[in-house]
Amino acid sequence: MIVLHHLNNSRSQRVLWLLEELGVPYEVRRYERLPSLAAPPELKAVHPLGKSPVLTEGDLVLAETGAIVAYLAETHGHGRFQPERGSPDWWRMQHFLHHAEGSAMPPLFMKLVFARIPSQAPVLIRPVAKALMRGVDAHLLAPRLAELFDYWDAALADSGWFAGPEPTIADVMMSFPLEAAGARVGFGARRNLPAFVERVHSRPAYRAALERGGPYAYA
Ligand SMILES: N[C@@H](CCC(=O)N[C@@H](CS)C(=O)NCC(=O)O)C(=O)O
Repeated sequence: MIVLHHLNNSRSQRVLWLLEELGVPYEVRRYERLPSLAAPPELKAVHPLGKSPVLTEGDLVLAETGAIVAYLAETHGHGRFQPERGSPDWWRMQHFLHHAEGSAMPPLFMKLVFARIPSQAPVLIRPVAKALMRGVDAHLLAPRLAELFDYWDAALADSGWFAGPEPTIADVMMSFPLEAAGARVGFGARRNLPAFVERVHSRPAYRAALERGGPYAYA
């Protein structure tokens, strides 16, 4: 039996979405974030890194969302959620599978962390911390994020999906950065990005995943 170790308000939501799309039986073990937003220590008993998601099936204990969605498509997908192996769309899918955690999430995560720094600094240096973070945002993060958003907007222009005419595990992976980007930054005039998020959120499997996972801040 597949078991998904799921942390509230986390990347793990997209694994639930894929499991629902594939219609495979699975069990969800839910974990609640600590007030610091860290995962609770129990997750370390499942995987040494103590992060979510972790998927187990038989003897397999798999962390990293990209590896988990690739495993699910490969072993339970029966050809669904992947273009034809070796085709240009399949390579586009590979690109976005890696891009989601390797290139999209780091600046979004930095944005979240830097935004919190001023409120956690001692009161006396708070104005300095605020000015410093504003500078980092304006000169480093904002231009990098704008470049990424333009890239995604163009990638979605043809079909509304990231790798060909049908949804694939690339879309599953990219759903979290786009949800986070919409909530933390905003898309400006780029119409394909909010349309993608709406397209994902309106799928019956996504709605079912929300019910299995519990409240999720980005939907
Ligand atoms: N690249 C990893 C990131 C895993 C990760 O950082 N998960 C977050 C949830 S969004 C987590 O467990 N955070 C709690 C913590 O770091 O303690 C993946 O895609 O699975």
